[in-house]
Amino acid sequence: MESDAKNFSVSSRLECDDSLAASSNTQPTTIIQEDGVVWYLSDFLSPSESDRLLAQSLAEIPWTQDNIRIFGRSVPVPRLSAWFSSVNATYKYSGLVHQPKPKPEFLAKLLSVVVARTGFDFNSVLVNLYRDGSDSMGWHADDEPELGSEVTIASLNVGTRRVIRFKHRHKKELRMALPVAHGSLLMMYAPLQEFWLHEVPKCKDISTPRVNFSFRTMRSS
Ligand SMILES: O=C(O)CCC(=O)C(=O)O
Repeated sequence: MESDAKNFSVSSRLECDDSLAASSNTQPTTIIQEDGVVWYLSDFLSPSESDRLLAQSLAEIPWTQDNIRIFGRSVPVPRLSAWFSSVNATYKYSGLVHQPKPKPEFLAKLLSVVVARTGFDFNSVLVNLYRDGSDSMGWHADDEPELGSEVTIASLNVGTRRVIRFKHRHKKELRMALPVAHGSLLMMYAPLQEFWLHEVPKCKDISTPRVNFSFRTMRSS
């Protein structure tokens, strides 16, 4: 596996797309290799598979928009989401409780493909729809107790390229920003979630959707 993080650290404060990272690659590139590993594969799915997956997701996923309480007010989260679990696990984060929904057939097949190609026994998937550049996800780690102590996540992207940013919890100089492409896979290996936070910032010039699937292994319900 090639270590090529410098190609992606154009600006760790990058919020929107960046043409330098647009090239496709059939080999994974290591993005982070300190206190956990992140690698990125731009061509996990072919363009036609990616187009089909985006269309099916937009049409068939039962999207909902959650509300969170901020300073006593109920505020809609800036994205739509849906939670699926083969082990019928509920998922709790940011004070929200997600009940699993029945998986559409295309999603059940996608889960088997991701399990087969990554070698991880993922049994659940959180799907997020960023309708345009005003949808986002704030700094967080996927470290909920239900994920166990060794959290590895496969994050698959279709639709508009958006930037994902990483920052180390303790080493302030360690930051990374990466535009993730249509059909790409980002692997986040343990113990990354213990040491790093990630976010998807807003990008005001984007008017088209992106869907992210984060495949997880729920250890208990
Ligand atoms: O949309 C993304 O790339 C990140 C999603 C994410 O961080 C999450 O689902 O916890």
